[in-house]
Amino acid sequence: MGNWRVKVVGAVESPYELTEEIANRMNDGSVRPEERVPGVDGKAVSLKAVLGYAVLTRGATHVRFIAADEFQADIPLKELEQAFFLYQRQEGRPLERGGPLRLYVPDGSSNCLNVKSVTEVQVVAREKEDADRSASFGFRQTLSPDTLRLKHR
Ligand SMILES: Nc1nc2c(c(=O)[nH]1)N[C@H]1C(S)=C(S)[C@@H](COP(=O)(O)O)O[C@H]1N2
Ligand SMILES: [Mo]
Repeated sequence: MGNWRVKVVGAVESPYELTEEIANRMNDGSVRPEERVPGVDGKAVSLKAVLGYAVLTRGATHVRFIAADEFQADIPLKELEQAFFLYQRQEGRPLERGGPLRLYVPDGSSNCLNVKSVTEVQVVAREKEDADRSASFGFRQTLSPDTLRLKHR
C-alpha cells in the first residue's frame, strides 16, 4: 500500500489528509478511468468523492492543485464535474508517470490541467468577477498579483 498523503484544505468544513486507504474506502467502483479518458486505466477515485469528504463551503468556486515540482493548476468547479485522481495502474502497480496520484480533467479546457504528483488540494472561494475566473496552470508565481501591479505602475 502506498504511503502518500494529500492535504485537502481551504474553503472546506473538514480539512483532512487523503491517503490510499481512504481513497480505497471511497472507491465504490463507480469511476472507470477508461470511460472518462481513453487509454487511462487503473484505480481511481472521483474528485467529487474527495471533495465531498471535506464538505465544500457554500462559496467555493475553484480548486487549486499543487504538485511536488510546484507546478499548479487553478480550475473552476464547473470544469471538474468528471475529474478524478488515478493512483494505481492495473494489478496494483504504481503509475509510470505522475504518481503517486495524478489528476485527470476530462472536461478541462486543456490537457495541461492534468496535474502529476499532486501533493495538495486547495479549495478556493472567489467573489464577484473573480468567481468566473477561467482555468490557469503553470509553475508557482514568485510575485503576487499585487506586487506585479505595483511593478507595472
Ligand atoms: N506536476 C506537473 N504536472 C504537470 C506538468 C508539470 O510540469 N508538472 N505539466 C502539465 C502539462 S503542461 C502537460 S501538457 C501534461 C503533460 O502530461 P504527460 O507528461 O503525461 O504528457 O502534464 C501537465 N501536468
Ligand atoms: Mo501542456
